[in-house]
Amino acid sequence: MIYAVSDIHGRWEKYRALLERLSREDPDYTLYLLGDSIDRDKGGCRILLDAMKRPNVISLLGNHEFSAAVCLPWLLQDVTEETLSAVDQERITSVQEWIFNGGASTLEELRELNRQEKAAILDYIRDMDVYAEVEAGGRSFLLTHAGLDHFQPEKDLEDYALPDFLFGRAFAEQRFYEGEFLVFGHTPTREIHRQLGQSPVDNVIFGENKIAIDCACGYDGGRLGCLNLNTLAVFYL
Ligand SMILES: [Mn+2]
Repeated sequence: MIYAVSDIHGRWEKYRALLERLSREDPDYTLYLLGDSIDRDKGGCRILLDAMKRPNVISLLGNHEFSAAVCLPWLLQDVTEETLSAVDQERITSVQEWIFNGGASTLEELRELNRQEKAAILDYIRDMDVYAEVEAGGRSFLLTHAGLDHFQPEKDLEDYALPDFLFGRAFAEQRFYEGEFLVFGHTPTREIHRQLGQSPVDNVIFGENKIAIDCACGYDGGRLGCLNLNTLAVFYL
């Protein structure tokens, strides 16, 4: 069966526990990671290095991987006169923003890796798709990191801008085709509950045709929610 989780944010032990549970209960599983596997906690690189070796684990791009893709080509270069003279304020700002958003742990982890591993992580991130269309259990799903901003029924998915998949925030404004399901993370569901005037709980939220699955794994007291796309059942770690 096909499963989706998002926003693991470096929690290696949760990722391992998830894979162990899936391989025990459903050895033929396919798992989508809907972005933000890195940053905040310190196991993000380890997660990506593991996921890239598994053909049944598919990583989509999150805004944190996007920040890494912007910063790493520059940060991973050797320091030479030429590379130093190319330092500009724009690059410094993008690195500062990444660190401010939790990238420090990923940079720390990268320092422990060899050149091949660093290059493999950057290549893996550059290859990540921003969305996946999936059929399961007789339903159609669009999986993205943050939903889909600026939805227009007549527009092809390839014609949306990258930020439309990576930065959306307001759950109430997320729209998609009738009878199909938009599945996304990015905003912890405790925050969506607050937006909706409800008490904050770390559970998967089912809207009419949208499902929010970031159960705050990257935050204190949060958990990882795993959605089974075939049955719409959820379990938590
Ligand atoms: Mn995010």
